Amino acid sequence: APREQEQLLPRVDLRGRTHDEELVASVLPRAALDVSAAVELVRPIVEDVRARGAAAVREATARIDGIDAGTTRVPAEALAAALADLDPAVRAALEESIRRARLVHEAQRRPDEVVEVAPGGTVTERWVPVRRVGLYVPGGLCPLPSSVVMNVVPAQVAGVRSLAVVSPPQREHGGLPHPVVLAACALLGVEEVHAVGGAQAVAMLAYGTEQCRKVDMVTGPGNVYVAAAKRLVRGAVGIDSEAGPTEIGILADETADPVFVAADLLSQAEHDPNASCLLVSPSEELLDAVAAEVERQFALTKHVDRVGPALRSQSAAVLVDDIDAGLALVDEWAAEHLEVITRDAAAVAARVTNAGAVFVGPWSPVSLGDYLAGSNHVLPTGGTAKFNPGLSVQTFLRGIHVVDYSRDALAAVAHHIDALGGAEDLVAHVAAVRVRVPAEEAGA
Ligand code: HSO
Ligand code: ZN
Repeated sequence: APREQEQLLPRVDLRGRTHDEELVASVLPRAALDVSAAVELVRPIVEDVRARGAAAVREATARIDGIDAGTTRVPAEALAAALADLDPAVRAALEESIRRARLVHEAQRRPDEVVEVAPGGTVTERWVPVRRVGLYVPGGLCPLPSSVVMNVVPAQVAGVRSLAVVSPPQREHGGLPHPVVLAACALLGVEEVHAVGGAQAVAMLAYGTEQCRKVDMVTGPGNVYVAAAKRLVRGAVGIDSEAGPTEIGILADETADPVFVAADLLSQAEHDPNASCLLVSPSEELLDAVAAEVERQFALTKHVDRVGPALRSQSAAVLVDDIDAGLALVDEWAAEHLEVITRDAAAVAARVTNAGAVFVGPWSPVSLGDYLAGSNHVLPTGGTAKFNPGLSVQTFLRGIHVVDYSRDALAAVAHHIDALGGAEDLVAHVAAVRVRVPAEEAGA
């Protein structure tokens, strides 16, 4: 299918085509982040922190961020001051965002499930939170306090006891992380914050230093070096899934307002020149109207340096035969965020199987989900929505099976264990049961 490159949002005509994986990959390329190349660059830093602890963190911070501080730990007074100085409107918005996120995430908690497998034999699934989590919050151009909320709330609701936030030191803020990030931490009751970023921050969390106790799990978005460092420490600690550039898919019919559709495409393109925006519709009129709107809104938007490349190189407006074909296409693409703006939008949305999150109808834009819907905005990108969920309370829980059988319940299945142990030639397994319930016993 030919792409008309001169357009801000290239048009692709897929009418009469089936939307298999190959076609989708060829017409809708996603920016690939080369994390493997960065792994070799960050390896020496990670190894150094592992070997030398705080001194290595301090040296890396001085070298990379140009800041030399005796400790990474942000003092409690700085957190309190950031909260006191926070714009009241931003504070009110963060508070409402936290309240809604807590409502939704509390519903994700699961009770321990006791299953009586046989008389006297139970297996209970006990949900146990990870004890200590390290959360990376990016600094620089994109300090996103809303992402602090989206990472911290599920961890807290899961019952994670100990949480350390790391965020790069900012020269213009006296070597501390961005003040709105500090204020968000303070609002959430996070007391341990470290002014350290990049691979050295991830290594510090994963291996621990004199100034920061080792964590069990590292989560949170970051640049390619952060992603590379997380790959390196994986195994020593748990990590969340790797977040790539953000994406929006919109499945729309002729009932959609082109002004809304264009605005939503631009909203996610604004994050990153590598962001992907995909509009899918059976309506040529809608695509024409959206194309005109995208041009008009682009002329007024602030971050043209990100929106322009994102729309031109990883985005498309795709014409399909009908909504069914559109559904097949968006399912194959598996967007991080998918908006459904069609007639009977809820019914169409209910048929979507691959998406990080689905936004139904004209009044549920992705921006609402980014900040205030109550849903989580840490979502699977790059097509990984086919098998990965977004961040949730479950991310921070482990289900532990607790097996509790009585003597009689064990005796009742002992002959099956004889058979399976025999089939695997694992006689000691069989013996471990038979020393308890000998074969000659009645009923065994
Ligand atoms: N859309 C981003 C999250 C975000 N947007 C934070 C604004 N702030 C990835 O889901
Ligand atoms: Zn966003």
